[in-house]
Amino acid sequence: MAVDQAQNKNWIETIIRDFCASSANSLENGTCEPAWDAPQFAYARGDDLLFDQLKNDIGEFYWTPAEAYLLAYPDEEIAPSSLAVICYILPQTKATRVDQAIETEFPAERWARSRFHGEEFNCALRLHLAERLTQAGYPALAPERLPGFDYRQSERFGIASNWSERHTAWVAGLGTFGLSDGLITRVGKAVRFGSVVVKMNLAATPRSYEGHQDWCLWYAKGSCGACMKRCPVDAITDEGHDKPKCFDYIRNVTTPYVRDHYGTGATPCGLCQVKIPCESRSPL
Ligand code: B12
Ligand code: SF4
Ligand code: SF4
Repeated sequence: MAVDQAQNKNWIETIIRDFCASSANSLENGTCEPAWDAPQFAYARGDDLLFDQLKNDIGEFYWTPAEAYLLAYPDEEIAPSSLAVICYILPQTKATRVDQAIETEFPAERWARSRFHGEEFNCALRLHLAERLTQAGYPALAPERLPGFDYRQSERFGIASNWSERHTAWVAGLGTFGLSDGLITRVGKAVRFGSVVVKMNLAATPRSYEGHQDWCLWYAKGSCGACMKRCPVDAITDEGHDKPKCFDYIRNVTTPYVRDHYGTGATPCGLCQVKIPCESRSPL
C-alpha cells in the first residue's frame, strides 16, 4: 500500500512538474521567461478534522473537501476518508521578486504578469491535473474552478471565499499565516497556491507546526513587522490585515494602473510579499 501511495505521489508530481516545464508557464513578455519557479507539493487527508474546524470558523458556506467533491459528482456517495487534497506551491521567480522589491507604490510589470498570465496558467494546471487523475480512474476536481466558487461575507473574517487555497495549504503542512495574512511557506510568502481534491488514498504530509501563525516573526518573537512598512496604504498594522483597505487599493488603484501600463488585468499588488524576511523562506 505504501509503495502504491509513493508511486501515485510521484506520478502526480510528475504531471505538475511537466506542466510547469511546458511553454504554458510563461510571463508572456516575449522572452519565454517562466512565470513560476519549481513547484512544491503537499497532501492532506479529506477527513482531516481541521477542514471541519475551518468551516466552523469561517462560515456554513465554506466547503469541506467532501462537499466540494459532491458538487462535481452529485450522484456518488463519498466518505471523506476516501479523499485526499493535493496542494502545490508556485513560487515567484527571483527576477520577479527583485523587480517587485524596487517598487513602493505599484506592482512591477513581472509581478503584474505573474498575477495575470501566471494565474491563467495556474487555472489551467488545476484543471489539467484533475482531468489526468479522472481519466486514470481517480475522480478529481479543482474546487477553485467549480461554477459555485465565490466570495461571501464571513461573520468573523469579513470577505471570504468558499474554498481557501492557503488554508488548505496550511492543513497540508505547507506553512503558517503571517501578520499580513499571507501564508509563509518553506519557500516564502511570494508564492501562489493550487489545490485539487481526488478520490485516492494518499498519506498526509506531516505538519511541522502547532499554531497557525508559528512561522511569523511578529507572532513568534514579537519582532519584524517589515510587511507593515511595505504596504503603501497602511493596510497592515499591529492588528493584522485590513482587508477592505487592501481590497479597495487593489481594485481601484493597482488594477487600472496595470491595465494602462502593462496591458494586463486581474488584481495585483503584493508589495507586502517581497523585501521582507519571509519573502522566499520561512524566517524561523
Ligand atoms: C479574495 C482574495 C483576495 C482579496 C481579499 C483577501 C483576503 N481574504 O484577505 C484581495 C483582493 C484583497 C486579495 C489580495 C491579495 N491576494 Co488574494 N486571494 C483571495 C482569494 C480568492 C480568497 C481568499 C479568502 O477569502 N480566503 C478565505 C478567508 C477566510 O481567508 P483569510 O481571510 O485570508 O483568512 C485569514 C483569517 O481567517 C486568519 N485566521 C484567523 N483566525 C484563524 C484561525 C486558524 C486556525 C486559521 C488556520 C486561520 C485563522 O487566517 C487568515 C490569515 O490571517 C484567494 C484564493 C483562494 N481561493 O484561496 C487569494 C489568495 C489569498 N491571494 C493571494 C495573493 C498572492 C494576493 C495578493 C498578494 C495580490 C497579488 N497577487 O498581487 C494580495 C495579498 C493581500 C494579503 N495581504 O494577503 C494568494 C495568497 C498567497 C499567500 N502567500 O498567502 C491566494 C491564496 C491566491 C492563490 N491561489 O495563491 N486577495
Ligand atoms: S514580514 Fe515579518 S511580520 Fe510580516 S509576515 Fe513576514 S515575518 Fe511576519
Ligand atoms: S497587497 Fe494589500 S496589504 Fe499587501 S501591500 Fe498591497 S495593499 Fe497592502
